[in-house]
Amino acid sequence: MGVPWYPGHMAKARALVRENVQLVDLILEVVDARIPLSSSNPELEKIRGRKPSLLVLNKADLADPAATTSWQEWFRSQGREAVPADGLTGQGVGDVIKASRRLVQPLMEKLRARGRRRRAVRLMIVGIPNVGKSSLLNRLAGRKRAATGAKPGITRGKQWVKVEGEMELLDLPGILWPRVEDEAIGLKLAATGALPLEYIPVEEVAFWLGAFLLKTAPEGLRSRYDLPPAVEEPEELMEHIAKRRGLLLPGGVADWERTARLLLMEFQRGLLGRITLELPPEEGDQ
Ligand SMILES: Nc1nc2c(ncn2[C@@H]2O[C@H](COP(=O)(O)OP(=O)(O)O)[C@@H](O)[C@H]2O)c(=O)[nH]1
Ligand SMILES: [Mg+2]
Repeated sequence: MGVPWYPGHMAKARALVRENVQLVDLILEVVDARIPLSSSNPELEKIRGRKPSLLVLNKADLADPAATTSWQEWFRSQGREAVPADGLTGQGVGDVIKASRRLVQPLMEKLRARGRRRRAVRLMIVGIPNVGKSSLLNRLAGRKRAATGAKPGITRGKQWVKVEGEMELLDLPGILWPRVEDEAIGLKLAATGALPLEYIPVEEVAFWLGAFLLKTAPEGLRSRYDLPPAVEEPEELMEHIAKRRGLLLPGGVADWERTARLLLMEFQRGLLGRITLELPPEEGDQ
């Protein structure tokens, strides 16, 4: 799938992230809990080098809690710590703060042993578009944010906001472009809203999502759309939704495009249940 990611923007964004990474003690890598691998950017691992990082499984309110636990365990088996969070309500943000402090502890002790003056721990948020970086930033910074950032012209250079527990957060999240390495990743990114629909036809995304839901999480579909048990194929599902919601073209045929948009929107709002679109690789998979 050819996705024109404006190479110029991408290079600039990457350079900015690389520059800012130098300034912090810990990186908060925000991913979508429904697609933790597909919404991560493999390049970040190279950019951050050995800098400690905490994975934030954001939008955990929309993900299947059992799957989120499996992901946490899987990431731990890979030597990475992951914490679920909800950037909208702030649920889990306390855990993000606690885990961050724990992860930077060794570094801070080393600095102290070398006789350095005590200073605030510095953090930055990084992630692909639409995973909830700004929401999380606002939640972490709380009310203090407006006060710190409101001096245009006076404060030059980087803006930092204070976070509970002697930490400072870079006021601008680092943005990395998603890596659409194959079609499955593109479909998942589009289904969750991380990839604008202009890149993949909306009907294709909805068909894929419909097939996935019919197979792995049909209860939400059945109750929301009164779906008869006989419906097992995405085409029938779309026809059924179109009829129920009156999304018809002249002549009474289903309007695929509007139906596809409706299905995606209702999924993205969590109206079809808490659903995770990918599970950790099985042992032995590669
Ligand atoms: N349900 C839910 N929605 C969220 C969460 N975090 C962010 N959002 C929504 O996701 C969209 C993108 O969030 P935003 O913070 O702008 O993402 P950014 O592009 O990474 O900065 C917005 O509509 C948010 O309201 C979350 O944890 N749960
Ligand atoms: Mg943002």
